[in-house]
Amino acid sequence: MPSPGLERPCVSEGGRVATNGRSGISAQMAFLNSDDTVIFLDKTENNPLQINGRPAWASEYNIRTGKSKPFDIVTNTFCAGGAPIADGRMVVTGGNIAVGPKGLAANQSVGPYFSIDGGMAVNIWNPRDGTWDSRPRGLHRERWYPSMEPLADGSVAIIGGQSGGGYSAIEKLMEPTLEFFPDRGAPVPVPIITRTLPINLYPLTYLMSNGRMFIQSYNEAVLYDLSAHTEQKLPDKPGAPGPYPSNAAVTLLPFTPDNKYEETVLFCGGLTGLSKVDWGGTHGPNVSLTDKSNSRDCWSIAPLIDATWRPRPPAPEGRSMATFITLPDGKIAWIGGAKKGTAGYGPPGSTGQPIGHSYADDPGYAVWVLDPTRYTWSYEGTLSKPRMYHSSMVLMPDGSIVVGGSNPNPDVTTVKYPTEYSIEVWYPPWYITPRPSNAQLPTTFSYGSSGFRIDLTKARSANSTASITKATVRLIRTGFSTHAVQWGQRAIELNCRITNGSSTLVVDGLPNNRSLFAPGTALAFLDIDGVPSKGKFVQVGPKTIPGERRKKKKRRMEWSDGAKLF
Ligand SMILES: [Cu+2]
Repeated sequence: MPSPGLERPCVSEGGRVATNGRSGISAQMAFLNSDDTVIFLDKTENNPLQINGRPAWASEYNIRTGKSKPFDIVTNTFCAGGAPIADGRMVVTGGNIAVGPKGLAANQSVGPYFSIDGGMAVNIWNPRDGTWDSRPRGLHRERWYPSMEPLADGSVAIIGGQSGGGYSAIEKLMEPTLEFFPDRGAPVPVPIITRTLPINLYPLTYLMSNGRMFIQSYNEAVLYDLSAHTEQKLPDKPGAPGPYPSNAAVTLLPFTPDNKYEETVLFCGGLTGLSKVDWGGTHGPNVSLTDKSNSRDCWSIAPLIDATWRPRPPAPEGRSMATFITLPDGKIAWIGGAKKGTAGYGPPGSTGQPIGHSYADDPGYAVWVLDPTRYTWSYEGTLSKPRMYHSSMVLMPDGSIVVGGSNPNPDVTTVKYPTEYSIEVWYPPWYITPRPSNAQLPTTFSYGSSGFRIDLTKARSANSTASITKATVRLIRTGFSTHAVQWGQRAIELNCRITNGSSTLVVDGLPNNRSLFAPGTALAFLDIDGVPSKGKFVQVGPKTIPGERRKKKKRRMEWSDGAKLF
């Protein structure tokens, strides 16, 4: 019997995957909005979902109906960065110039797409009133492919990118600086970005528990001091470059009492063997890509412990663009990507030998789950559609994962590999197992607080009679999904012990360190013997954001009543 409120998924022949409606726009970027909804963002292109007489490139998808509603974002969000701030709003920054059909440059606000330049844009989603606050000149610099990282004070850092461009970066356009939202003044230098041309777009960032930011770009890694703007160099990453367009799968492993809340960053896959010249520049790669198999190699680094790259058991397949998504049972799903080639697209017949426009081939359909405590992998179902370049995926509070997109093309097409609008939902192995109740979980988690207790006899499913051997509470921030990275994704397991026979769970408070898990919204789960409850939206730490200047007159962009639903 499914738990109340959870419907039995319609499981496809391939495993725990079901198709579930359409995104209306190509789901290039995604983030969780509510129990049932996901916000998708796309670049400016000829999507079937229309708003105000033009294609939409922002939508809200509802997992219950499978339908999507459009939003009237006008800056071109191709390819933007995103991360949440402390009060639960999602900040999306950067993008590219105004474009028309086929992705070609166009004058601003001119049909048929009527987009405006998004290079310096800040678009802020407010989940409380369902509106976008759009600030087309909100950044100091033009940033296409910027990274974003939530910070301990509730703000976010915006790192790197370049002012337009193509396949990989070039010196003339790159933006080797960092700025903040809310604004703290002129951008400051980030030297690793300059050193790591041409694979320095979307550099991979994780705030560390000592307040410094781990940055991995091309084959280099540093700990960046956000106050002094200095770098402590770490050993070079072996194997494939981590960031786009090589796109190794990357994640910060969940913090647990067993790992003493010490951070480990894991990378799997990417494309090895290319020289700096081979990776090319904005014009495209200088070698063929779609005939090259991706690496299976996994490497981890604990930047604050011994800063040593360690080989880990290889991934089940070599892939570029697979995404690691932290699950509420402490494991990590590995979804999507391609076995050959890289992210990006180019003209048919060009040097990279694209399939259609795609620089990747041989999609990775199988979904695998990694147990990060033992580095073991288990097969858990198969997708039915390629989910490669410009796809996205989001963990839902019920533990399923919404998978959308894939569109390695400059504009909408049905030619292989086509613009994909179908949504698939992946269900974890325990999805239809009777679930514990999340009712006793608090709605706020304060740093250094004394903790709380849970009556396990009330929390456990009424259908479950087995004695409880392990129970724990996890917080997960799902982050902002794009380009095979869950930006800002973070998970922490609280220290717990069972007392009174097996009737009470004593849960210690969140460690008193904002850099472990930055303030903001998260999902809280109660896990009893490997079966998590549904996630509860909670506030971690204070909602305050330093230095934000609220605009007096906020531009509200509401639903269009006449909008066509897909
Ligand atoms: Cu992109």
